[in-house]
Amino acid sequence: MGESVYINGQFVPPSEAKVSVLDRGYLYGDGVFEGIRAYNGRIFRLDQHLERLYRSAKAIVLDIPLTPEEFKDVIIETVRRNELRDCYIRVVVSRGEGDLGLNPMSCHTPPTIVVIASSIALYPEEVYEQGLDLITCTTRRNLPTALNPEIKSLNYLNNILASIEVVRAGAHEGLMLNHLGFVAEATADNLFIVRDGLLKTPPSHTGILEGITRQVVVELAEAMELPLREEQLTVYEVYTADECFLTGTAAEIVPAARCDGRIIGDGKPGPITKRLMASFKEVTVTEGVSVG
Ligand code: PXG
Repeated sequence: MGESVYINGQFVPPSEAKVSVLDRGYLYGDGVFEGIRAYNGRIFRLDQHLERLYRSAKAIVLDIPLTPEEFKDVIIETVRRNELRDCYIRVVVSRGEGDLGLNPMSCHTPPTIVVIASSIALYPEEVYEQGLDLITCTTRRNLPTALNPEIKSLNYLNNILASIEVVRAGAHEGLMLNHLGFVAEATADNLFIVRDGLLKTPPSHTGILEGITRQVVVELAEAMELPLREEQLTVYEVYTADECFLTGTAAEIVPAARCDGRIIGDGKPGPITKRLMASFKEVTVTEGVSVG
């Protein structure tokens, strides 16, 4: 963790950044979050992360007591104060403190806002060259009609249960299927495959978090004139794909080499995956909001 954490209007040392046990984020996972990266002193896709944060908050009827512009300044200032050029930024907004009952309207404080600038390393460096091991998790992705995966809420137990399966299997990541058995996404990343030169990724109505990195890949594919289709996918299509990769803020673009013991393609990062990884690296260091 960095030197200075933003909490409710103040910058304090990490050891002093504390949230009440009565906070509904702690009691119920009643809140929303974002994970953002900064590269070379620029915050990547900050506006899109903020838009998603405000959409998630809206969906759970949580009024963020900052305008998006004010929130943007807070995030920039947090990175600046920690003197970080390359970092991972965790933004958390919970509903605040209330009575012990479930009713969210019982809150008697404004929402709790926290911004942490730190580092994150998800996978060992070699998986970016060798590809990672996937399993299919038995835990299904949340039903969109129950808790919509589009909401980046503090309720991540669905993903954590899947992540426990991944760890116990000794794999790097796991595929989560939706209630119909179609591949939705990985526990903290979106999924793409390549088959006969065509890129495919599950559409948002499959029940996924619509990733910012996923959107970047869609834009890069268009610019590179790589054909791409949003399409429902089965695990069979993952097993038999020519290439497969995952996308996420923390993971960036990471190739997958195996799934449930099947070798995907020739088991090495494919040519389209490699081209997208290279283009992604380029955009991360050239665009973004400068922290000054
Ligand atoms: N699906 C899910 C379920 C996610 O949680 C993504 C896809 C990728 O979205 P982005 O916008 O990052 O491309 C996520 C992202 C963490 C962590 O702490 C989780 C995410 C992002 C960063 C860190 O494990 N989730």
